Amino acid sequence: MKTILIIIGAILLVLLIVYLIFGPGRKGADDEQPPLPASVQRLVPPSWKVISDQACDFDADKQDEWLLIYQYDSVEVHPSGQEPDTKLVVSPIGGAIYDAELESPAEPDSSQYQVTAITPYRLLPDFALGKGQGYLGESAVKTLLFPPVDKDGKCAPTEVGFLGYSSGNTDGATALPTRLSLFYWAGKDRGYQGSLFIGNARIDAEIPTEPNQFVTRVTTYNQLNDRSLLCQAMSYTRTGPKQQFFVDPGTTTLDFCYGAPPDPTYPDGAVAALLRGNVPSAANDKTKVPPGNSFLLPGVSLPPGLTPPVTILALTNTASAAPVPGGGHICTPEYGEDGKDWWCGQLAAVVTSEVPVDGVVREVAWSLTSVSQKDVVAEVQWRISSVELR
Ligand SMILES: [Ca+2]
Repeated sequence: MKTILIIIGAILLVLLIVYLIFGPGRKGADDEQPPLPASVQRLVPPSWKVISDQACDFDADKQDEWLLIYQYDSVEVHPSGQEPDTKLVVSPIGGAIYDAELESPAEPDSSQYQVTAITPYRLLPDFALGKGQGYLGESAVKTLLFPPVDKDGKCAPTEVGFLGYSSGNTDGATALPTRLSLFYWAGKDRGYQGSLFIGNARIDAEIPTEPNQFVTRVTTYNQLNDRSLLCQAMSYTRTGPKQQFFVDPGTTTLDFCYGAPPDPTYPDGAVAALLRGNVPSAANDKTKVPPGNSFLLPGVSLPPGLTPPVTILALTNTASAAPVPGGGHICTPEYGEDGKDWWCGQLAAVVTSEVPVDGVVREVAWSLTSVSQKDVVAEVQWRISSVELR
């Protein structure tokens, strides 16, 4: 009996603690943000689904504006392979800043209210010149403030930015950003202007969190439907906030969308990895790398003037790798004694590339040969047996 009373007492105590922590009296992080004023709410188009709003001084006039993040153009799509009634809502995400401006203070000695005007400024979507890039994100956005809200709660960013995602969530842990939009207040006539980046594979940028630090370098990776997951990569730089970004000369290249794999499966992947300055490595502790730890077979050298990493302007391949008559040989001619556990030359492939050699774009043809472990038939690694400058 006593035990039961103790258990009931303990349960009640736990319930009390839970109530105190999560009960109605608690002021949570969400409650601290004042609700969207009715005056602003009235102006929000009914088709928008507001995701979040935030009050900050975005235009340095010492008054807060309201940043609204919303979904629009919402459609439902059935994901193949799921139950018929499973629907996925796809809805691009936009943003707008509502500026409540004091037009004229109330006349002294009159009973007139002070006159305020609320002006909505579009971030994206927008129809203005230079802003045709559509939207902030497809499935989620993460708002970035430069500088971030300070420890006294003051929010007065010089720039406001958004990382946009195509799938997944905003914490960035399960998705790579595919868009980056940065805005600053450019005055009443121009509203909020800025820079917009799209990388349908991913966007890579240093996102600073310290005050007086801004995004100054962005690399976009756009997919090419390439079998080795190669992307068109491009880097942009600028000197500081509110400035325009410019393409960083010499950074436009084909490159792996997500970085080079340890030892690419396709011959063109091995050439791309070499040209971008990588060396082969083991995929895991059970995988063996052919002797020499290089994409080049011993004795094969690069043409003079070709020093990786270089930009790759084009890369072509024959799509299939041809079996070599005779079926290959033990790798001792290539690797000496170290090659006796390896099988060379079962397959052959030719890849051509356009790369700068001594500053001039040249076609370089690469002959590749398969190297595989004698007892592991399936694992094929590609090594370069000759290089021809055309
Ligand atoms: Ca303001």
